Amino acid sequence: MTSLPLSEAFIAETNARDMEALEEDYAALGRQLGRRGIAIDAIRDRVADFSVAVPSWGAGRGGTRFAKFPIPGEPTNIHEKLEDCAVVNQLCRITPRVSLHFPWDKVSDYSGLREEAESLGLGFDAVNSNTFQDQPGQPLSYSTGSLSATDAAIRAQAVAHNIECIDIGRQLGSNDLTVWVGDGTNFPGQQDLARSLDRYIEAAAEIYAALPDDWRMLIEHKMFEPAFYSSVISDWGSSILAAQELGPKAKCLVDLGHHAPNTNIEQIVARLHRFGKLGGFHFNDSKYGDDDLDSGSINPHQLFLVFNELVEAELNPRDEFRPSYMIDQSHNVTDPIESMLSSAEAITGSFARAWLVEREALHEAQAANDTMMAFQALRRAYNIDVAPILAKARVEAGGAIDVLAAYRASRWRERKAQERKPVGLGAGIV
Ligand code: PSV
Ligand code: MN
Repeated sequence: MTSLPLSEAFIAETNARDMEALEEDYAALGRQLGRRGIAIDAIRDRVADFSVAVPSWGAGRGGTRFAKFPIPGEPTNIHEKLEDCAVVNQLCRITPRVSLHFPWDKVSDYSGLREEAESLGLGFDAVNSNTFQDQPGQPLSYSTGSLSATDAAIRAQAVAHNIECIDIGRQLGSNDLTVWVGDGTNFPGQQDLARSLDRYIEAAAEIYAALPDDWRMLIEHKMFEPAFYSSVISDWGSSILAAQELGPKAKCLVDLGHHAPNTNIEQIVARLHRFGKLGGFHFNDSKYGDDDLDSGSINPHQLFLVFNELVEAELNPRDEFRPSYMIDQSHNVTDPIESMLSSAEAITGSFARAWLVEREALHEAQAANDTMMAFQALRRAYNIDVAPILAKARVEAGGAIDVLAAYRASRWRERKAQERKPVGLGAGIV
């Protein structure tokens, strides 16, 4: 039985006032696209099939290493986080899965948690391990590394934690394990750069061996932070080499914020797909060196170009094309529900625009070396306001036309501020 946090009648009521305008805008856009030979309903259907997972840790206010500024009514445990994720999904209808992080989201009864999520209309996405922090009572510290640590006992502890995550994930119905380690160095000479990668791959192989048949291990690279001189899996090169050595179930996960500024991420996407190693994405945006800003808030064009490569990949499947999509952001100054709603909209908008590219015209221009027309094929699609398509797909799935207006009208956060216990101060998350 489902017990959704917002009533269907409330969503329908908030939609009523905007419905006529939406129908008009959708019809006008349909005529405009029709002149280019694009059927708007086919794009709407693709949008309706699209989904992106939300991270449990994104439901609370994040912070920097300097401070965290909680808001009244934010969730303080996994149950409240699931409730907030259900609100997001009810309004936008494209975030039906939540990605959990362990041990942050540890509970004593995982089948109970799965039922609880189901009753909120949610399922579970990849499980994420955490060997980048020490936990209370943990026998050995990760201060000198985890899967690449020089001490075999530390590596064994990190491997055991990942295997425990797989076990939890099986109970939750997940089938991907995302592994990001904070291992690296802050000083030249601190560790042997080649041997630390050897140790990482050897330990990762033990985790890989414990994967069920239909599971994948998603390897997430990050250029820097928390280590600032070198990271053991610093870039897509280290990631794909490790994934190739581990085997077919190991794939690479691209977190958009984990690269040097100005890196051509869309080309990385094309490369990983070319070798059958594109496993998934963590969406966010970045201006300098962070991985925390809201998707599409800084460089929406890059997001569009990434999706353009994903469409090319889907049309030319190599090995398999099953990328897992997740939002991975730190909501430091906004209501996390609003950031997830706005980000889901930006991500889906880029997806829709990428499907609006007139592929034949693009490929013809590329083959003829007509640079300007090839660029214009992308530009024409990027310039289209796809909001009516997204809203139409949402409404037909029971969501809200204007997600933010509906959320504010629900007074969800104010109501939760009366019920939930206040969050403590402290620093943020990685
Ligand atoms: C690391 O910065 C990261 O992107 C990884 O995905 C972590 O699991 C996540 O952020 C949460 O801190
Ligand atoms: Mn990430």
